[in-house]
Amino acid sequence: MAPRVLITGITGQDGSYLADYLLSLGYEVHGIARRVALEDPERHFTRILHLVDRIQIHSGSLESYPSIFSIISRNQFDECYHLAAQSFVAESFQDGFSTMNININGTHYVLAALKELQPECRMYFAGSSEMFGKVHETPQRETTPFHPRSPYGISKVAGFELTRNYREAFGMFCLSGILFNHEGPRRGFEFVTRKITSTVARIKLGLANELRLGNLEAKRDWGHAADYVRAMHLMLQQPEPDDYVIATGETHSVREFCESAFAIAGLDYRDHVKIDKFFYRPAETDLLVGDASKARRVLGWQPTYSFSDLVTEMVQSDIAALEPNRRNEKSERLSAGGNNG
Ligand code: NAP
Ligand code: F7E
Repeated sequence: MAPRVLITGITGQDGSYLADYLLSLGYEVHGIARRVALEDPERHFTRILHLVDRIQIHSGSLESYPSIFSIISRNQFDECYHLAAQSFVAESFQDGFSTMNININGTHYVLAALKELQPECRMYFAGSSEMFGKVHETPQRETTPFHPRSPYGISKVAGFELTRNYREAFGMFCLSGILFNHEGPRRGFEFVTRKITSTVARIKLGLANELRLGNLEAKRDWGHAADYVRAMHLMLQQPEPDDYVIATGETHSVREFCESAFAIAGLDYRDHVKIDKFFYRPAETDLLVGDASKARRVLGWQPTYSFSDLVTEMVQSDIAALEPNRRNEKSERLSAGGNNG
């Protein structure tokens, strides 16, 4: 019988890549989505529209223990990937309360429901490099102390500790991946990589001229989400539960990302990027770079995308997505008698 998996956050970037990957391995895939998303799938299921016929979606919210309990009580799962979260760091400074509520209580609900109903189900928690925050050493590894710099980072430390506590106290097979930034064409538009590549596409096609950004000197270890979901799966296939850092080991500044993305489109970022203090954060994580040697050694995991592959794929995908709009606009202008190219 095919193993059955539950993915919270299946409508998000990682949830969608993970669903693709687990289906390719023969899993029966179930996901949790919010009711509002189920009401308007064309709008909220953009990342999973291509596979909705092959997965089962359950309505639920991380803000409701009964909804999580009810989904887990109706199906026996072999693995659970808990990816749902308020994942935007900047938003967590605006509303730390809802970030804490969703990310900490939501994780506790999933763990508690599994313990009550299916303690044998293996569970993955989506930890983050934001837990290292004001870094105590470079590169960061599993033993590096946490020093979060945002309500989001704090909520992820709490989720990590809850997961570890359920493992130690109740003997459950639950673990955390400490994943560094991972991106791709399905990344949300508010994150800096997609903000850059989507605006590069608009500038390239003459639909915009300017890109407003915050701290260009912040450095991140950027990988590709498709590589990182393979690591999540590998973690749950090990004989013993343990926590792993997943990273490329390479770091680049936001400025370098801009330079590269604009150059791919034949543009110079200096002609378009403007600094806007609005996008600076009250506390920043200036330099993140991970040491994934444990994952390489134990899981046999390694990334397949280089930084340049990642930026190229994102820019090309955003340009390709806009081109039909541009053609339509042009033909509308022509049929209206316009002749502005
Ligand atoms: P994402 O694209 O923002 O997806 C987040 C998912 O969580 C969405 O499906 C969202 O549903 C769901 N969600 C949010 N609030 C919810 C609620 N109250 N109830 C139910 N579902 C809710 O994030 P991602 O990039 O895929 O990241 C996946 C996980 O990994 C997150 O926990 C994130 O914090 C963590 N992480 C990400 C990275 C990264 O670089 N991507 C790195 C380290 C850790 P809607 O579609 O309805 O909003
Ligand atoms: O910011 C700087 C910003 O929002 C990256 C999430 O997936 O990864 C992600 O969190 C850097 C920061 O991602 C803008 O100050 C400059 O230094 O793309 P981001 P993040 O905060 O690193 C971690 C690992 C997660 O766990 C999170 O869930 O870019 N930056 N100018 C900007 N950032 C944004 N968003 N917008 C700007 O205009």
